[in-house]
Amino acid sequence: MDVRLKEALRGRALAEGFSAMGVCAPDAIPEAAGWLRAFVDAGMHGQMGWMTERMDWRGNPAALWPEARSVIMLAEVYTPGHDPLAVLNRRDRGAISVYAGGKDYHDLVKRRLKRVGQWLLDQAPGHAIKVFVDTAPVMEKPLAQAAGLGWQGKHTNLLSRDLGNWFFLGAIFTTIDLPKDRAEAEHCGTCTACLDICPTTAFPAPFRLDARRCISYLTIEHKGPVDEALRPLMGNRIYGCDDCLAVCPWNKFAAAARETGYASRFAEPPRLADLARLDDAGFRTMFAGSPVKRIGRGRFVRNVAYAIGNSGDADLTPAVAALTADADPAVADAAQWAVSRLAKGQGLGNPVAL
Ligand code: B12
Ligand code: SF4
Ligand code: SF4
Repeated sequence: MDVRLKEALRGRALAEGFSAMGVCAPDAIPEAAGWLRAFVDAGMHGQMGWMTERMDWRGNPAALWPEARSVIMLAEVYTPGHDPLAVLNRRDRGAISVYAGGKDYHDLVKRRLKRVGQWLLDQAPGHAIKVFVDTAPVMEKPLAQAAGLGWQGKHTNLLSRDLGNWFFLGAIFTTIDLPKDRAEAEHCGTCTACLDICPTTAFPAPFRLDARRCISYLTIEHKGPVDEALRPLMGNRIYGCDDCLAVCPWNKFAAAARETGYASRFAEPPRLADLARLDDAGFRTMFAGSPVKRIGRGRFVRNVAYAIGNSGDADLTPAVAALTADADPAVADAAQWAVSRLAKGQGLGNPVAL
């Protein structure tokens, strides 16, 4: 196995803009299939039916591509330059998760993975690679832990002592047999900050997430009306949620983002009143090149209506009243709920993680 090739690869990956690299074997996460099975059997994936497809691949990377000999895991940092929880107190504004404020990481990370992968192929003619980021049936977090990049914290995301937890993961599978790294151990200790702050109590136990209660799932993945009991707990979070990431004490060691494309496209958090007025074309223009665009105008404006219903700000009533007859039934339902809450003076003082 070629130690020099691996170290040259690491240098190349860092030069391309990644912040860390590790390598594991494709069969390095034997317990993952069981975790996935338990998660899906408990229904915790909610409407994410794609998680139940190709579970034999997702749970076992060696089956996904039997010729692969190494999995190269890479971390791409997007640490915010501001306090991501501050916006939660500005109830006339929408909170868009840090990861989604700028350009779509799927595009940026994939482009970088392809460049690093091509460099590797140039060094080892006759070999092959496949690159993955997020959307393939690959469990990126356990693989990254096996490759020594960090550990899955109690909030279930990967974090590291050097990087904190604001980073994306990308994977390069290859037929090249590279030297493997040692898996990282868990360093959460007695800390429970992420579990305690979660506004919807989405963690049934440390290291386990019930996606059906997670605001990230509810705002991005969940189609149709959200359970009425959960709506007040969403506050003004209109796309994703950062609470459990933001409170992690390991972020005091967080590395700065090297990619400027993740900086928010908004100088100030956007006004809910302006977002409620978005039609399809306006939505597409505002979120061109952003991950937000993927959920479409309907789900986004549905989230905006919930946020207005949680604002306690009667001045926002006209903006949301205009949506009560929206062609999208989930938007109309959310708007009716919001109008009724504002009329009853409800909304202010809802639990917001600060
Ligand atoms: C599905 C998914 C979601 C779902 C479900 C999240 C989840 N935790 O499973 C939803 C929509 C909620 C989501 C939200 C977010 N996501 Co997401 N998501 C994914 C995706 C596509 C698959 C994850 C998966 O396989 N989940 C299934 C379960 C079975 O696996 P698991 O998360 O590893 O959790 C298991 C272990 O904890 C294990 N377990 C059980 N007991 C124990 C005990 C111990 C001791 C241990 C160690 C483990 C353990 O069982 C758990 C299941 O019950 C990945 C990309 C990918 N292809 O991997 C991105 C990914 C995980 N998401 C990512 C991000 C950034 C987010 C958000 C931060 C976005 C946001 N700001 O809104 C939030 C974070 C919410 C959270 N607290 O997890 C990044 C995370 C990067 C990182 N540093 O870890 C990924 C890797 C995408 C990427 N390529 O960068 N996501
Ligand atoms: S992203 Fe938000 S809702 Fe989801 S688990 Fe973390 S704190 Fe809870
Ligand atoms: S907040 Fe605490 S418990 Fe949660 S992941 Fe970070 S160190 Fe672990």
